[in-house]
Amino acid sequence: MSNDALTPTPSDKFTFGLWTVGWQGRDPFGDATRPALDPVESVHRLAELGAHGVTFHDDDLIPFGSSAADRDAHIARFRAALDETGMKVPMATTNLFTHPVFKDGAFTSNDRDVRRYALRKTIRNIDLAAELGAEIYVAWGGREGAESGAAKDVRLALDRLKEAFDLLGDYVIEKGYNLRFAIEPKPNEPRGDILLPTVGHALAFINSLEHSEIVGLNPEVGHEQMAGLNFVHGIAQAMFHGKLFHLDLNGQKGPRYDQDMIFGHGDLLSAFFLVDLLEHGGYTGPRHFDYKPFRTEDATGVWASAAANMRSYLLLKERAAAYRADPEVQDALRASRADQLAVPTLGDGEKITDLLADRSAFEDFDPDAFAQRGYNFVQLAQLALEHVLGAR
Ligand code: GLT
Ligand code: MN
Ligand code: MN
Repeated sequence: MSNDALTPTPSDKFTFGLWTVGWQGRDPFGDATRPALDPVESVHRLAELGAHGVTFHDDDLIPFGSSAADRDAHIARFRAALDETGMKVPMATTNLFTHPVFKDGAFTSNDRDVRRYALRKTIRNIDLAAELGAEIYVAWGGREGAESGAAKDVRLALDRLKEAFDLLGDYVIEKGYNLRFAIEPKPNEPRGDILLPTVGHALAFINSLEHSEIVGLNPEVGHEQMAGLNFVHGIAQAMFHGKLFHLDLNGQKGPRYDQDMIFGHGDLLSAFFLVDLLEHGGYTGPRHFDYKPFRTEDATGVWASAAANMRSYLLLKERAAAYRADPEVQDALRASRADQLAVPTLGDGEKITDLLADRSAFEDFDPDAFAQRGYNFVQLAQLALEHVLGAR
């Protein structure tokens, strides 16, 4: 493994939310363990570590309630840092969850005035995102949900959510912005139950939108795993539908609170198959980390954790390439008939009538004989594990 391959460079397209390295360690049980971080410092430190860019919520950059003059000053400092470092802003998003005004949600609050305010707050930041060159606008609806079945008419809430995305879609199209939306599903936390809890729910919802072509997904590793789901399968299905617009990489240990650990520090084999899918499946977007440096860490630990995310990804990328190139893996894949899956079930030009006339497909087919054949998946799984462990 060459050192070069493990040194992040902007061409790797690694990006970080300002809120990740900037997380001060506040949790439901304890206060901040670290001082606030200046976004300008984050841009510089991440650039030095080899990142391609940063992403932000409006409130990460411009403290909530800032005057217009202060807002301009924050943006100007940030722009200067981007210019100095060459860092990009491929994605931005809105904070529609911290201020208590959003305690019953933003686009789906029962209170109509709150919904109108949420739209205005979002549109204001969409303008900034477009100015800074972002091409993806993430929508994580963490407060869109309920604790009690009595509190929310979910069908009406989904009507309001559709209304919001239809309006925002109209807006970016009218403005001519090169911006697409990416919905980020999550099953729960901070709400007891969040709307659009999984990749599957969100995909179905997108189909109902007026501008569905500019709305896709921003799936997060930990969020699908909180729901006990297979993240790699979710990503593969998002790709199948052409909806993998962006993604949030991190680590999670199964169904429990949202851990947001360093990428690879949760389910390592799943992380390996994810990197293999992204690298060999044609995903060209940012490799965006949405994690939280452990609350136990000081500033040194924060920057070490940022570097660790990128190194984990590059190590897994190298391991996935070695796995693919291994002749024994290639033989094992053939023995597993993995290559057959790419072959359509009917032949070129073959019709359903031909299938019905094909005696070998049914009358002469021997299900018992085929049932006896193993698929060799154990060997394949062990080869993958050995590559992950560096044993091959
Ligand atoms: C928040 C959440 C993340 C989302 C961010 C985008 S904010 O930290 O936990 O999963 O991606 O709004
Ligand atoms: Mn998370
Ligand atoms: Mn996220």
